[in-house]
Amino acid sequence: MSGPDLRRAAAARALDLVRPGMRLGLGTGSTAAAFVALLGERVRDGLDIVGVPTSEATRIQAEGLGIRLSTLDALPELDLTIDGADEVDERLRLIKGGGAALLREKIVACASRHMVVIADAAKRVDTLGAFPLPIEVNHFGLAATQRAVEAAIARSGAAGPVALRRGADGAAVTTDGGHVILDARLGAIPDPEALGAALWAVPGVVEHGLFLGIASAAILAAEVDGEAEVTVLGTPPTF
Ligand code: ABF
Repeated sequence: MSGPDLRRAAAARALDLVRPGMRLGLGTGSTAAAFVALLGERVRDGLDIVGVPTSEATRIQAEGLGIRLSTLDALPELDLTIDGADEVDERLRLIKGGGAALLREKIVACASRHMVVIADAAKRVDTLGAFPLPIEVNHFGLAATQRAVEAAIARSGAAGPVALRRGADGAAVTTDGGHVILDARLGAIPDPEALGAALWAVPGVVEHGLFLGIASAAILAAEVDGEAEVTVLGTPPTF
């Protein structure tokens, strides 16, 4: 069983939560893309929903599938956001932003009454931090901001190198919002709440990839005896 099969299994379970007329936040990344693909099939069969995408990549995919789209300016409150994650712990705390879409992902998730994560069960961890923590920062004053970020990390009790994210061409990766990303390789984050608060206090930090108290459930798919088995952490919303 391949990664795409597991992502599709998690996405299919999340699709069960969708009801006609819903205002949906559409996540970013390969698992969210599997959800958008399945949603597109339902829309083609007549399901009427409206989606707010969390990235240009998702907007392009959804548009191509004929999914009706809107914005948070027109729809400031959404019913449900379905999105992937890079890590999820037992308390439904997340690291997100490996795909550089964390800012829009967090804005859309926080504008939603419910956020449900879909992921390969390999993303489940006891302690957040093996995945490098993405921190979206303004380009202005980058070196100073990086120093302040490093100090904030140390104050929170975590440790590890911080580096500007670069693409294959060596250039700094730029987000949909026109910012850059610092990746913090911390190994473990002993106190995610303290780190999140410390990062928010740094001028120049636009957003960080710790999603704390935002997700209400995580749908995780693993291979068991050659079949995809779905486990649910937390309580999925009922509609
Ligand atoms: C988005 O896509 C991100 O927040 C996260 O970084 C990534 C997960 O990607 P995938 O589903 O491809 O593993 O959800």
